[in-house]
Amino acid sequence: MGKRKVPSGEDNPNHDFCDFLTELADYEKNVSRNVHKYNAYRKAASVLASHPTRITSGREAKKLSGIGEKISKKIDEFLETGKLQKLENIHGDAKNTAINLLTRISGVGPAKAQALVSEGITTLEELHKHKDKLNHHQMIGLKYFEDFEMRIPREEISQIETLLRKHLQQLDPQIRLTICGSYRRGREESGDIDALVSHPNYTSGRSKKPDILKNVVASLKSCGLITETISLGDTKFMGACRLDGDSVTRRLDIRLTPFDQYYCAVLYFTGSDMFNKEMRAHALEMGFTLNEYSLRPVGSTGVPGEPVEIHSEREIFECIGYPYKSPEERSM
Ligand code: 8DG
Ligand code: CA
Ligand code: CA
Repeated sequence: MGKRKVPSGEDNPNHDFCDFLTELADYEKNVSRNVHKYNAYRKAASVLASHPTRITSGREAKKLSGIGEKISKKIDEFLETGKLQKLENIHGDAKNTAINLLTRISGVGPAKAQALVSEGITTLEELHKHKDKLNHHQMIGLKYFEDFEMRIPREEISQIETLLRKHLQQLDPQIRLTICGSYRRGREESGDIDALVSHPNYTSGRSKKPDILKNVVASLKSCGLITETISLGDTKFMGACRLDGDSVTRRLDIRLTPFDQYYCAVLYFTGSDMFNKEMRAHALEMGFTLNEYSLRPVGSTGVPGEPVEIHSEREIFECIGYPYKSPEERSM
């Protein structure tokens, strides 16, 4: 799972609220491991991030969906004192700080971070001395800690996309490629690169998985674009790439998706995950279940039926009566 962040640029009039809510969310995820509170804080941050005007009281905030009594009180406290006691306490606790640091390493989740801290490993320097405690993914995460934390400029992903297209075209002109994630939503910077590939010869009905992804990865390795492999299966590659002459190594994921599931996958991996949640909930209200694979009607018994045949991303919106949103409008 990616390290989730709510965007909160300086152009957002409520960015200071979003920042503290995101910090509280991270605390709930990494330290308390309370997924409900984590979701509540993220939802509130996301609502405030898209609110056009400055919120001036907890009471005003509470009128927004996703902001209840507790969060509105925190907004009041922040407005009155310029800080939050809860966050001050969290910052003052060395164990929390260490857990938060370690979970920033790609591949290190809250449980692993807590295990490391309880063994006395609280800094990256310490961790470098105890690499035996890390699996392959975590080792690469540590090796590229600084690189993976740097956002990727849109222009660089665009260059990588051009290269990917060129090599895929050489490999097999029928391969489809879409770079999804925040890049497809038009963001100026992204945390990683989410590539989706498909091929007409590979559909969900066929039991045998083709070697498409392995061939793709082999070709991108031999041309020097892919520099690290975290994991490689039949349908999912996780690793890293680097442009020639560029010193920063970037996280790259490539997923191979059956041709008949391509649009559901494109929709899902474009996100944002908040947008996906909303759209899935809407689908359910309309009697459909929507995921990264398919859109299926749900019968009165609650059992999903056969997947609806989909020929474009827009069709998914139409099927469930959800007003179409371009990728740029999905960054909630
Ligand atoms: P970023 O990389 O610029 O930080 O943003 P992103 O591209 O939106 O996030 P991501 O973590 O790379 O995830 C890509 C898409 O995958 C996301 O926009 C929607 C979908 N997705 C979910 N839930 C989850 C999840 O729990 N983990 C991950 N990694 N992706 C998810 O809907
Ligand atoms: Ca991404
Ligand atoms: Ca990703």
